[in-house]
Amino acid sequence: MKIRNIFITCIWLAIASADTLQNSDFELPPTDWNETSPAFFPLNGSSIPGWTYDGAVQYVTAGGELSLPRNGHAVLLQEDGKINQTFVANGEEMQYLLTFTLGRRRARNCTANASLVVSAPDSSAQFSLTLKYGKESWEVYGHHLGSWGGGESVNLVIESQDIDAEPESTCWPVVDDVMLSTVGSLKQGDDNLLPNGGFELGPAFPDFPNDGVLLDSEPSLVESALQQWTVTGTVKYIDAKNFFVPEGKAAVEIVSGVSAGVQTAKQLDQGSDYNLEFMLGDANDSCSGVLVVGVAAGSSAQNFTIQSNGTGSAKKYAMTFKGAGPSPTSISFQSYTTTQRDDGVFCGPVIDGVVLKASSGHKSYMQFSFLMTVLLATVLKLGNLM
Ligand SMILES: *[C@@H]1O[C@H](CO)[C@@H](O)[C@H](O)[C@H]1NC(C)=O
Ligand SMILES: *[C@@H]1O[C@H](CO)[C@@H](O)[C@H](O)[C@H]1NC(C)=O
Ligand SMILES: *[C@@H]1O[C@H](CO)[C@@H](O)[C@H](O)[C@H]1NC(C)=O
Ligand SMILES: *[C@@H]1O[C@H](CO)[C@@H](O)[C@H](O)[C@H]1NC(C)=O
Ligand SMILES: *[C@@H]1O[C@H](CO)[C@@H](O)[C@H](O)[C@H]1NC(C)=O
Ligand SMILES: *[C@@H]1O[C@H](CO)[C@@H](O)[C@H](O)[C@H]1NC(C)=O
Ligand SMILES: *[C@@H]1O[C@H](CO)[C@@H](O)[C@H](O)[C@H]1NC(C)=O
Ligand SMILES: *[C@@H]1O[C@H](CO)[C@@H](O)[C@H](O)[C@H]1NC(C)=O
Ligand SMILES: [Ca+2]
Ligand SMILES: [Ca+2]
Repeated sequence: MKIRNIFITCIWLAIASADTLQNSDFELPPTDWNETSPAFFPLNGSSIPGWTYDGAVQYVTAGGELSLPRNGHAVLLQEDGKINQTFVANGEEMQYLLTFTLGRRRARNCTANASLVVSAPDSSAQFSLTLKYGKESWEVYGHHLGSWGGGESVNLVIESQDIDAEPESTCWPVVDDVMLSTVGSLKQGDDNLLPNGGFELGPAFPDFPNDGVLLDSEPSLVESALQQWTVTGTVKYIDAKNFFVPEGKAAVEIVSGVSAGVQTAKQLDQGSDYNLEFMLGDANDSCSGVLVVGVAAGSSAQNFTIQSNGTGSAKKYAMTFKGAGPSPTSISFQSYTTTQRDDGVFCGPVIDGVVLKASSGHKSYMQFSFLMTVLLATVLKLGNLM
């Protein structure tokens, strides 16, 4: 019965999160483009389905100097290059999360790299290609755009960063596969005080083979693409199609080394005992070595050491702590090691299945105080009757 409920919830979430932009993969070409057009085709007045552009923008084709997830086409944003598309946020207020691919023209002798800036009415964020966390020459990023609803129209703008360098010797960003997904309000389950302890709610995963969705630092719980978790450093949001995931469909791999990680906070009863359960392991991405994860909850902290051979395994761990109160108690997972694979790609420990519960001692105290309340109410009632 319980399993069926979870199944139904998942289906509902999947339907709720289906939201599309037009020509989000840029496979519908500009009106004046044809198969014989050059691989780097400057746009000059013609229109590209779904999008408006401004500044120096090229319609590009994967090949020698450019690699893209599924080959095909994308846009290169040069000096003041900008594309935008408006979508309508129908229905109740939802969080809008973005997933996109960032690439660049290869083998260019550039003296500066321009970043990409993604903005919407409530947010603006900058992304730079690092090529440190995967073997491809493109990266997939996740981002929290904002929350909207009630038919509001939202203009999503993607532009190259304005930099102080010669345009000719600058490597400009390439954008492809822009995907939107939505998440409604999170509800606390019966058996976990943390609403997204399993990391199942986050930006959409691409439907092509990928090295994970990178999430940059985000100090705000409500503005994080990884719902209800802040991010320090860079973490990779990984799915079960491309990686070993301990539980469910998604997990987090801490990739940027020492002090990177994820944190959450929860209002807990001061002085009460709580039990924190979680899974630590590796993503089956050849990340081998000793991985140390520091787990802190309230004023308790403990280090956990995993001997990883990089072939995909995870173990359950637990620790107990006392609720801090009156302000929310913080719970964090932090890497104490920086690890690189044999091919130089940075990698790290995988966290999943974080379950927070009141300790049984606390529960019996709750039951006791509930009994006392009932008893007191009965006594008062009796008192009233007399
Ligand atoms: C294809 O586009 C090029 C310009 O990029 C143009 O010169 C050529 O005539 C076009 N060919 C066809 C068959 O439309
Ligand atoms: C763009 O088109 C305009 C006319 O529509 C033309 O004057 C201009 O030279 C073109 N620029 C390039 C770079 O082709
Ligand atoms: C792009 O933004 C401009 C305003 O800056 C707007 O007029 C235009 O409709 C937008 N384009 C799309 C496709 O939404
Ligand atoms: C890169 O640029 C420098 C300076 O502009 C030049 O000397 C060098 O030959 C260039 N290398 C390649 C591979 O183009
Ligand atoms: C540009 O970015 C690439 C990929 O991250 C890097 O290898 C290169 O050193 C950067 N170039 C400059 C001038 O910063
Ligand atoms: C965990 O390990 C780090 C690095 O070795 C150390 O700085 C920290 O004090 C340790 N924390 C605990 C709780 O042992
Ligand atoms: C890697 O670890 C897993 C589980 O810890 C184990 O089953 C497997 O045999 C190990 N593989 C190698 C090559 O050591
Ligand atoms: C790890 O990946 C390999 C393929 O790369 C696959 O055969 C294997 O089953 C995976 N292991 C786990 C534990 O998922
Ligand atoms: Ca494409
Ligand atoms: Ca999970």
